[in-house]
Amino acid sequence: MQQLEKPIQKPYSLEDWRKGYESQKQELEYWIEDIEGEIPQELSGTLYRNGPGFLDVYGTPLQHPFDGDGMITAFTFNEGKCFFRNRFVKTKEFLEEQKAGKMLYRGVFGSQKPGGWLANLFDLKIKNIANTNVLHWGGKLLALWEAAHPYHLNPENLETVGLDNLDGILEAGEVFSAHPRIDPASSFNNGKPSLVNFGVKTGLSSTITIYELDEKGKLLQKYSHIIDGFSFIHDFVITPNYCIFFQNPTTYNPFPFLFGLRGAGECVKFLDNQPTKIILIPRNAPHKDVITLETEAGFIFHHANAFEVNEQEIVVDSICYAKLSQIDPDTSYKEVDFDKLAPGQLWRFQLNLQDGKVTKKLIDPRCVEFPSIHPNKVGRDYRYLFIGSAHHPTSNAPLQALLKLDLQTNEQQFYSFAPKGFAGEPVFVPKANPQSEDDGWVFNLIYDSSRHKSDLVIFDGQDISSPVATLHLKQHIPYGLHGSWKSK
Ligand code: 3ON
Ligand code: FE
Repeated sequence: MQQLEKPIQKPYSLEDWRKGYESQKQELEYWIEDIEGEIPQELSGTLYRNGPGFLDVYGTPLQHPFDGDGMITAFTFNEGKCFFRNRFVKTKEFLEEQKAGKMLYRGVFGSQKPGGWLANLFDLKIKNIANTNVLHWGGKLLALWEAAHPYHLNPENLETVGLDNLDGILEAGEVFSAHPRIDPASSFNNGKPSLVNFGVKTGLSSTITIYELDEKGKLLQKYSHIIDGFSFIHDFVITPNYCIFFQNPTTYNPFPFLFGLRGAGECVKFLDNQPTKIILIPRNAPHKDVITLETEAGFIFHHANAFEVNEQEIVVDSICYAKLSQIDPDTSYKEVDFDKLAPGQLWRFQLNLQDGKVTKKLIDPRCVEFPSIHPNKVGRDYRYLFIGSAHHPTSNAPLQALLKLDLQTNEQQFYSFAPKGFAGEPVFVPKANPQSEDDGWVFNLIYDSSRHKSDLVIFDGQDISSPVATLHLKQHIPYGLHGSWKSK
């Protein structure tokens, strides 16, 4: 007799997950009073986070959460207390739409103005939604989106100061990605920290421009390199001597965008029969000696870290997808079937600069995203990685857990918020006088679907088996993208 297959019990319900994508339209500020555990007394500084706040623009639902206007949340810690504040980035376009009370701009990921293709035909205006990352550098708080200039915000009250060209560093039309890397000891800044970032202008070929800024935000160096073909490069990695880019194999057909049928990002097509190109641009002699290697097709949004083993060998750890998953333009992202999508998994790429060979190995089969490491280990050999993870050990699913990997011993620690909690990007913050690489605090903003509110959860990096403190917010924060810590 045939055995009936037992339905697999999922650690989440799609209905619960979906509620985390409800718009948050309120701006609030308050002392957080509902706390389990205790906020570490020594925490002194602010955790900033960015992500979409509106998932519908005055009644028109977005086609994709990446199209949502940036909303900044700030958690300011002092003497065991925490003050919460959230504000929208008041971009020019956000204010225009607010005044009109309707959607005026199409989104890159397929959100269309109401009225069908005719209303969108030949409308090539791009709205800077400043929704991807937020970072304090050179005395400014910057909200970043990879296809435009940053927005400058007041770090104290989060009010928008305005669009910012970094004191003239960015020329008109140049862009500044949402994934700067902070080199903890740059040899281009006398061993002091520097911010290294890039911008990509793409078309039939793509120009990668690299910017390196000192602690005051002054330009140390800026150089460009042109690569063949279209590219969609969201993140990069640095080592002391290189900036490293993965050019995912993609092509671009602009016509559905021009004709008002699709968003620009929906016209990107993944090519599974073409290699991924790995481009290493030297930081010391950028105008020559660019190295290009190849590996199998795959799609990478985020890298965890990279380091030089010796002069010939470089390691890059990245979250790699078998392909670029795209949403069917006729359905909502809220209907996504996670089981049908390829999971993002952590891979280690070994680049041999001598013979040009690239080998890759799976570090862990879990579905993961949003890596975080000790800031002093950026571009250096490192031991610990904190990363958002699915509850199930192999299935593709929403992030519901925090995973800590010891890359030296392969030991793991894991804390899950399933079935009702949904996780985002962890942020690792070292203690004042750390005794080890994992001696710090890990922040994680969790959507608790049982209360339809969010929690800021704080872990001790050395032992994530249970939280140190859980700070219950009065409202929910839609699933966000990236953020950072600024010490007082
Ligand atoms: O020609 C096009 C021009 C253009 C403006 C090319 C293009 C598609 C590269 C482009 C713009 C790209 C932009 C604006 C990309 C923005 C990406 C973004 C906001 C976020 C990416 C997030 C990535 C991941 C992996 C998020 C994961 C989220 C979860 C696990 C859910 O919580
Ligand atoms: Fe990102």
